[in-house]
Amino acid sequence: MNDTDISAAAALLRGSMKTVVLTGAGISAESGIPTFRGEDGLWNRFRAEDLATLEAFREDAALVWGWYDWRRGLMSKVEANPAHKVLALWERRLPGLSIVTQNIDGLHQKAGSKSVVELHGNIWRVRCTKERTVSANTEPHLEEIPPRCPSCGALLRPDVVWFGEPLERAVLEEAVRLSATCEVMVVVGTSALVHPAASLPMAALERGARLIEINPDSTPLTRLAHLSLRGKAGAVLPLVQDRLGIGPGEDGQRSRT
Ligand code: BV8
Repeated sequence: MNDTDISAAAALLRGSMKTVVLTGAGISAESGIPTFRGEDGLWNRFRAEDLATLEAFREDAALVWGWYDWRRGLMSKVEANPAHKVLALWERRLPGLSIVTQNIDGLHQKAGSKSVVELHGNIWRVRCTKERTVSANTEPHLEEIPPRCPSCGALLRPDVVWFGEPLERAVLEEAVRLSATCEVMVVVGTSALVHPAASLPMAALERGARLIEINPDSTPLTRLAHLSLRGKAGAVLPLVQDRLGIGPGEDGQRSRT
């Protein structure tokens, strides 16, 4: 990654009136949350089909909840990192910037981002398996495993999307709409292997958008990206922000009028 790339990325962002930032586990790695496929990735220690599927939950809800409780404990101890904070600033300062995330950790919101499209749900919400009511539960650790619905006593489940489950229609439609109408898409910290999230950059490219990838490793998207910045999000995004030179107060853009 060289200085020219940083300037080129800043120029694309400055000139864009509609930008989507798609994030994956990599953006939270520097906060201390393990990714899925990295060296110490979750999938090296646990099998997705044993823990992140409806079948696994039906078979052993306590086992699945034990895993989510462990992840909640871990996620409750970490803070948003500079990458999350730069995106929260850009959301405020750059016109038409939207964040679409695969992450369930809520760190974009913790950094101050307001309108985050959560493709795969959020670990700090629970859903009643009978009434389908969703409620916030931000306790680092659950009192009871598996937890039960206070109103009907049915099992609660994490309000996340498991493998083999469809994404919520309105959420997916919003993500596709934003991706298909953006001028620039920045893809940060994803291996681009899980669908339908991994198809969003294609939707953007098909409509002529410019694709900027930020990842220390190459991915299936690298050959399609106009710019692929090889580095950690917590280092690269602040560099692009410096080049953009947007202060918390001033508006770095041409006015919309
Ligand atoms: C569905 C929530 C159907 C739960 C998650 C088409 C082709 C092939 C397969 C499929 C397909 N369509 C559907 C499938 C099946 C499946 C799928 O995609 N399987 C994959 C594995 C091949 N998809 C589904 O099952 C989806 N549902 O299709 O339903 C349907 C439709 C209608 C009706 C009925 C059914 C649901 C998918 C969602 C599953 N839930 N999470 C939980 O978290 O517990 S997915 C979960 O894994 C994450 O949310 C995320 O999406 C994914 C992990 O990917 P990444 O975030 O990219 O993380 P990863 O570790 O892989 O990579 C990290 C990257 O960061 C690396 O590149 C690394 O280099 C980089 N990095 C590391 N450090 C840094 C960094 N980058 C920057 N800075 C750093 N510091």
